[in-house]
Amino acid sequence: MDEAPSLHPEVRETAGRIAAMETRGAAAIADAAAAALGAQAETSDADSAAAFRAEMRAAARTLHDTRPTAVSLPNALRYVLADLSGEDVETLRATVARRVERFRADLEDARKRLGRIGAGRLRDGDAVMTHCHSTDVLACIEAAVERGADLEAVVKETRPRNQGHVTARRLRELGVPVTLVVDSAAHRFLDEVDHLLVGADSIAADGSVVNKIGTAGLAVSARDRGVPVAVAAQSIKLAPGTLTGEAVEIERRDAGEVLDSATREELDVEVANPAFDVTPPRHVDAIVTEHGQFPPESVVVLMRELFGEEVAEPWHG
Ligand code: RUB
Repeated sequence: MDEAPSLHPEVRETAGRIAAMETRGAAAIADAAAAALGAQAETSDADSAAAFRAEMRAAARTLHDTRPTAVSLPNALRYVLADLSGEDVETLRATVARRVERFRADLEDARKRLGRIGAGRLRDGDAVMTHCHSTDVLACIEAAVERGADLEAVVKETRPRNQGHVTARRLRELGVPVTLVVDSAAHRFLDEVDHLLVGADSIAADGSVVNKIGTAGLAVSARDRGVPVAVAAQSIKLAPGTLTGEAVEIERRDAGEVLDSATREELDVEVANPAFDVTPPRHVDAIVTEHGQFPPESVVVLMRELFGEEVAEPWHG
């Protein structure tokens, strides 16, 4: 029987950090996964192109199987391993290194371009409500602040992991005044804001937005209050598998994130902890990408252009 390919420690460590949410948020996950593939390629001692390919597939599988919802992760693996046609290890190693470097630089560049586009929605004196922590959302606010806009933010704490605290910290670093509210206060505070601005983990071909649990209800409330709903999402958040009917899997996380086991026993309840939900396109005004803003229903055009119909799965095999 063939031995399992040996994985670089950075692959295992990165996978562990993603699973434990020490590395979290769709863009950061994609960036870390690409870097880990780079480490695998750089130090591989595979003695044939076939062995190198097997190693890269095994590394991709380990990274892929960490969290299921953010499509940026499989999209990163697809991009980095898109060309494994080289006939010797050195050619393949150089190809992977080049693609990792390009992917990571493009990610950073896309975030900045998206930020400049999203900033166009924000006027001086506006207040923005946010949910969870999204680097794409922050890029929009940062670009608006750099342009000289005075903004305020209402930040939802985002139970159970409180990613809102990270958002609050980053916004304060930008000098934006922040009011932190509990999640259930959102409806009440929507009266005081001009925008709801959220990120995305995956965007389906019909324009549905998969993002942190609570986004869908928040978008409905925002619609009810006449507050425009914008989603800041680089194109690596587009889920190409949904073009052919694949569904985005919603991650279910441990009950311990919601309640400690003693309280759970005392209350005698089951705890459900889905990490994400799906906002239908009719509740979204605009998806802001590095290629411009799109009504959610037309994002499929961009998806086809960028990904085509062929969706590789280099973590299989
Ligand atoms: C994070 C989350 C973020 C998106 C977008 O969820 O839902 O809104 O990932 O983030 P979690 P970014 O904390 O469970 O990973 O814009 O940084 O890619």
